[in-house]
Amino acid sequence: MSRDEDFIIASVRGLLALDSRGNPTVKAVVRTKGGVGVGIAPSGASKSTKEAVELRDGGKAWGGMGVSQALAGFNTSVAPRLIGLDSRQQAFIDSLLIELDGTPNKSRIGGNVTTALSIAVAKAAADTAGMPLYEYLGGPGAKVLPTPLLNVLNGGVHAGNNLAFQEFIIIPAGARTFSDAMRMAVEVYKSLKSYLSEKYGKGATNVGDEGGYAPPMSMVEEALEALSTAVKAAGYELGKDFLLGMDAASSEFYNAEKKVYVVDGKEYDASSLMDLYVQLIDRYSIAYLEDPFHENDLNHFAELTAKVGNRVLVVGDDLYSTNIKYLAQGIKARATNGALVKVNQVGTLSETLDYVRMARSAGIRPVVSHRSGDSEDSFIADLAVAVGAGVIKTGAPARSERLAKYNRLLEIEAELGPAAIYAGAEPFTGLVA
Ligand code: 2PG
Ligand code: MG
Repeated sequence: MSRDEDFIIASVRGLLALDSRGNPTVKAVVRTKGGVGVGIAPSGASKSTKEAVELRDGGKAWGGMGVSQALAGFNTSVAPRLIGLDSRQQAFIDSLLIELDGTPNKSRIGGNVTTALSIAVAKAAADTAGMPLYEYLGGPGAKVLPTPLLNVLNGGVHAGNNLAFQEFIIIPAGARTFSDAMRMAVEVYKSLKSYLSEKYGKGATNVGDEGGYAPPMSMVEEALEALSTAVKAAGYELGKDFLLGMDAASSEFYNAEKKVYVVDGKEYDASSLMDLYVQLIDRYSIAYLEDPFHENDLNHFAELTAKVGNRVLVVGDDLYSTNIKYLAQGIKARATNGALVKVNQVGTLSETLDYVRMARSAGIRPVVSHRSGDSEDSFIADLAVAVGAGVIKTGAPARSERLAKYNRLLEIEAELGPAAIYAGAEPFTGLVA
């Protein structure tokens, strides 16, 4: 049994780590008297303008991506303030970080510092309590394994091809268990590899930032055709065993001056892009669509949700940036029925949990997500189970920074044993517009 004093924070250190793109990032190590927690901040490529700011050194070293100033601030000004506090007081510690920072977007301390630290505090407390992290954060009822969204074809700013949309996703919704879902997904991932190397040559099976293949395609339908062929070739039925999804990440191909989106070499205004989405949704059993319009276009999100929200999870990522301020606007506008959850977009775990709570109470499905620049930190796997999200997005079944999350979920499933519930198709059925 741990005693209260075991939870007291005894030391806090910020260290340099490298993310999956080789960029420096912040690693926090928090030690209590009775345990330890390590958190590593991830980093996005298709970032919104509403996100917590990552402190970067600029200059020549590391191509400007260094974090030595962030780490200096961490170790000299922030760390000493946490010594002696009770690591279970997550909300208090996070509010202290927010207060010490004093800016609306964590630009003084750095969102990379606050994210790593906030995660490390939660892990230290769980470790001290001798509890699995998902149980510490979610209580004894935390037993739902999320349905994975596997981004098996990469485009946009995550790949060196000409696909406008960033992510083409397979969803093993028809599996019975999480481990079954992973087996089915890997089978499709392999059958996709054969299909691509036959059709486009071996070079087409090189992978992008999130482990999905990055073939030299330029048409959205080509990618969806490849996915549906791979599902069938692996012996599965599209619409039953597997659903498909996309993250358009459309802010990246939006031309604000001309108010058009450039897709497949053509210009689309918002309403013709909407027509394209509706066509694709019906043709390819698409049940998940993230950031279909640019990050400030609540109205077109709302129009699309009204049209297809009964059969598609329409999700705001850049739109909300894990921030209750923007989510509240989205709820008012009935913009989406799903909300992406990324701790580093807002910078602390407590603010992330507030956001999940707000989404829930408005009937909006939280979808826990990795970043394209990520690490061996598997925190989001536990977070997804803790909040009962029912859906996690964490890349293809390739590259260890992606597998760290899937492997942790496999471990959680085994630990829960017969109590584990796989979310399966549930997050995609019974949707209301
Ligand atoms: C996204 C993410 C993760 P990034 O847009 O959803 O897939 O990408 O981390 O580059 O913002
Ligand atoms: Mg996104």
